[in-house]
Amino acid sequence: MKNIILISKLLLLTVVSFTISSCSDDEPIQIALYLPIADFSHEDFDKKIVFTDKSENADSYYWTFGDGETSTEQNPTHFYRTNKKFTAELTIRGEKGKTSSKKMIIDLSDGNSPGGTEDVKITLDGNFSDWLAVPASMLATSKIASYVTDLVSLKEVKLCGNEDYLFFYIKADGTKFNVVQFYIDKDNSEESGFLGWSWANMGAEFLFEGGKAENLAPTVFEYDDAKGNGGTEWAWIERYKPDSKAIEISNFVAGENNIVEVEGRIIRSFIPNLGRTIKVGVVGVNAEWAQSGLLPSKLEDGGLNQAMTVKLP
Ligand SMILES: [Ca+2]
Ligand SMILES: [Ca+2]
Repeated sequence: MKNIILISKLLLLTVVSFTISSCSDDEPIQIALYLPIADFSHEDFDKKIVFTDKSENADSYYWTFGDGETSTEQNPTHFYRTNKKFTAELTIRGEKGKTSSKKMIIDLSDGNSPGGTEDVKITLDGNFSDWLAVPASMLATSKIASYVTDLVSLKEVKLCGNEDYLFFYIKADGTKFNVVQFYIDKDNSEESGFLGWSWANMGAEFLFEGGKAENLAPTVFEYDDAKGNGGTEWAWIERYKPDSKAIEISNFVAGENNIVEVEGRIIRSFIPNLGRTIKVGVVGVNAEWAQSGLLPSKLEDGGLNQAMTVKLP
């Protein structure tokens, strides 16, 4: 009898202890699975910092960069204007509004942060190797789509910028274009500017037109929103005449099969209030003033593609 009681007590103890351990195993794990945990890393390119989110269980992100600017992107790129010490902080919000934060010091005080590279620097010398040094996050590239058969003059366009210039690289069929037009959506919003017929979700405030021949030197047009009827009418006003030198280019470098390459720059001060994220679309025009090229290309079904997104410091 004694033995039986002892055994049953032992059994009871085992059951109880199993229950406790199963509770303590399960519940904390469940809580840990859903609690937001803020974490991030950053890569420095001089004053440009690329933040990479490494958080767990985040539904939304709020970054403060320590210089008064904020972002709600998951992986923002931020440009600091001065070489100082900044505290960047990421606050994430997860299930049931629970939040978690992480701070990190971004020390730019030595003016030469670890892993830093030079600012975007393109020299208009007809040597295009400087484009290879542009950080990927700052470089926008568009190549002609393989299915395009009509608008074939423009083969490739690259864009990037620094504090002073918007740089471009063009590879094109030199026999098929005479003029290149850059449509620039300076605020990355289709609520303002010319909607056009070539790209989706773009409202361009500025049109820079540059020719191959000397007599087709660059002209700058600004869109007249008041007369544009919501961006649907062709209502461009000539703002700067060719002698303004708003666009400068290198020599054209000739390759095989009539291919030419050229690099150039648009002076940023010609575009007041240029945003840090802009959209750009490029059109090629032939000697008969008919459209001969388009980048980004239209979609294969003829639908409108997105324009190029360019990040500027
Ligand atoms: Ca160059
Ligand atoms: Ca716009």
